[in-house]
Amino acid sequence: MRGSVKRLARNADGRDIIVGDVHGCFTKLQYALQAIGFSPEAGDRLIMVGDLVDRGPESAWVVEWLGQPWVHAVQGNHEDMAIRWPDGNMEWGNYAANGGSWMIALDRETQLEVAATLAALPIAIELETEQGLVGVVHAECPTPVWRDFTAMLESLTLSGKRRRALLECAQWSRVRVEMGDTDPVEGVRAVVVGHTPMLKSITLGNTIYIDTMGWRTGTFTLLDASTLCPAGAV
Ligand SMILES: [Mn+2]
Repeated sequence: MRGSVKRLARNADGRDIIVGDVHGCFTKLQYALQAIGFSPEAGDRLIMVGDLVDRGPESAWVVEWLGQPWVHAVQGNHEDMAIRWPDGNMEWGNYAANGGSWMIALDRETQLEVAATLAALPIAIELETEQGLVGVVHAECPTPVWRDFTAMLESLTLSGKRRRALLECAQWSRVRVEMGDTDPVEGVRAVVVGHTPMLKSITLGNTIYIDTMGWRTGTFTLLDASTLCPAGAV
């Protein structure tokens, strides 16, 4: 399907910084970015692994952030829920319990604007780096080979049922991390994901888990896509 995969060419000017789940805490994110000298003017780009909204106080700022030309993001399960809300495909109690009260409280027109903005986000990002391709998806790469995942996302003939199963895994699954699966995803240098909160970023095979709960603690893992290590101050 068109738009499910976004491909970013190598960044010749600045750094590509990948950040975990922000959950409506954009001020905390801004402080963290300032601490590493993040500079869009110098060509730095921010790649977000999804779950930009819900829980924190600034979820409604998401439209403004996603409007910046240096911000790129994939859809997490919380974007999925926000997209479904205006269509009546999300149960109120469940959504409120998952941090969706901000969306529920918005007027209908704004809800539709936010949902449309989030629905335009890809499910996966492919990022070219000097050392090879880096894949970004919210929860897990559903297939052993990265290319099979993106091919299915872009398939014109994939059934609705199989597409739903694919997205369920890409946006919601914790199977790999709970099993401690160290099999590398083939065909990419690394896959960077969020979704599963942890105190410290971990790597299983070539999958790097970076949801270090920065939205709660302010300690975001800001991964430099070139080194695959946390970015330092410049
Ligand atoms: Mn998530």
